[in-house]
Amino acid sequence: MVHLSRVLLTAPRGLSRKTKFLDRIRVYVRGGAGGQGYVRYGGLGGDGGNVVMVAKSNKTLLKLAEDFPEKRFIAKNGADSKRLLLLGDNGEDLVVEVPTGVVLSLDNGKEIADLNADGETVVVAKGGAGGGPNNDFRSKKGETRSIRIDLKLLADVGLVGFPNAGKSTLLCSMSRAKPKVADYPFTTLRPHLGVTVFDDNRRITIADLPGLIEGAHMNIGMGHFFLKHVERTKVLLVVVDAQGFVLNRRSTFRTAFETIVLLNKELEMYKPELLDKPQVLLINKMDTECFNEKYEETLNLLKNCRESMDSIPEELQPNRLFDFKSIIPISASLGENIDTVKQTLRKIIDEENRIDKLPLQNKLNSHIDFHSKELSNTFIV
Ligand SMILES: Nc1nc2c(ncn2[C@@H]2O[C@H](COP(=O)(O)OP(=O)(O)OP(=O)(O)O)[C@@H](O)[C@H]2O)c(=O)[nH]1
Ligand SMILES: [Mg+2]
Repeated sequence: MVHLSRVLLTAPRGLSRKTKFLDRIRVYVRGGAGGQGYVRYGGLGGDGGNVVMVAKSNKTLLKLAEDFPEKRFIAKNGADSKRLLLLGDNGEDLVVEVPTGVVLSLDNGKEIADLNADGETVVVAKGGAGGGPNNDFRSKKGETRSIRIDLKLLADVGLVGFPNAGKSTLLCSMSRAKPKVADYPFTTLRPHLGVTVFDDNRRITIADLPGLIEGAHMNIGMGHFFLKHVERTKVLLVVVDAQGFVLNRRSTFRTAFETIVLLNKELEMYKPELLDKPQVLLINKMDTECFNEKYEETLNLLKNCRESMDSIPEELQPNRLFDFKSIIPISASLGENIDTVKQTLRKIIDEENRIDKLPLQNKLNSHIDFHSKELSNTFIV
């Protein structure tokens, strides 16, 4: 099984202490109660206010948690109907600003909203109706809910790989982002975004994520913690070190092929639908010793993937295999083949955008078409 770093595992849910990055919180929301009606004079109580969430691109969940440490949002009650003021005022709505790109869900996991654009709003707790003839002049309480707010990055491309594979180095070479790069595992502790700008000003956003590792002794719940950030990407960019990976002297050494299979399993365990996304494999560090042999060997193993998995315990073998649109040897640190990577991603994203706009039947046909199409300078499995 593949898990995320120890550092992240010991952090409280959603928050890496070192980096103060928060991408999940739970809040309590309650709509205002309706005001009492006045039976004798037919007076109507005001309706309770709603709790409304609105997406704002300059908001962060950390700021929200700091501004409202008790994380309770309660809208105003409707006013009671009185002898001199028979029509009670409605309670005011409470508007809570949340970052753009959040998914709101209930405790049972049911998603209630996806706020993707600045200014999008949703009522998360309705106010109770004021007392009136419809309810025997008995007002209703407001809705009460516990809401999970999950921030999921909005990027075109998600980088997935073991630690030290060179994901952050690649992000540096494809964009002006400056994530930390170092020759020890778990350098990246929180997601980073970079933007690749093409000559014609076309932009592609790329999310660099903390490395995934193998280790059954680690907390499974946190193991998938940052994978939610690839849920909305259009393409998975899988990066592996041609030389393989070993965490420490006590861990099993994994070849490049094995790391690919283990990543495949991890994505499948997190959400099999992630494997519906187009995937591109980058075999990195082409400047290192015996690269060509290792590269060829990995390609051969991938061609007969199912048969090549003997070295991997059965429970770690994925049911559904990666289906790479393209496999590209690169050197992230020397910038080798980075242009090919950029063009390949652009082509796939353009194709995805085109498919999104087609009716269903054409979508299916178009997908099959694309599989057989050669991409320049790249190897297609
Ligand atoms: N020789 C060589 N070294 C590379 C290449 N790309 C990255 N490295 C080195 O590999 C090490 C790890 O690179 P990072 O970019 O930090 O790796 P990462 O995948 O982001 O690692 P985590 O953040 O720990 O998941 C660093 O020492 C890099 O300089 C490459 O193409 N060739
Ligand atoms: Mg990194």
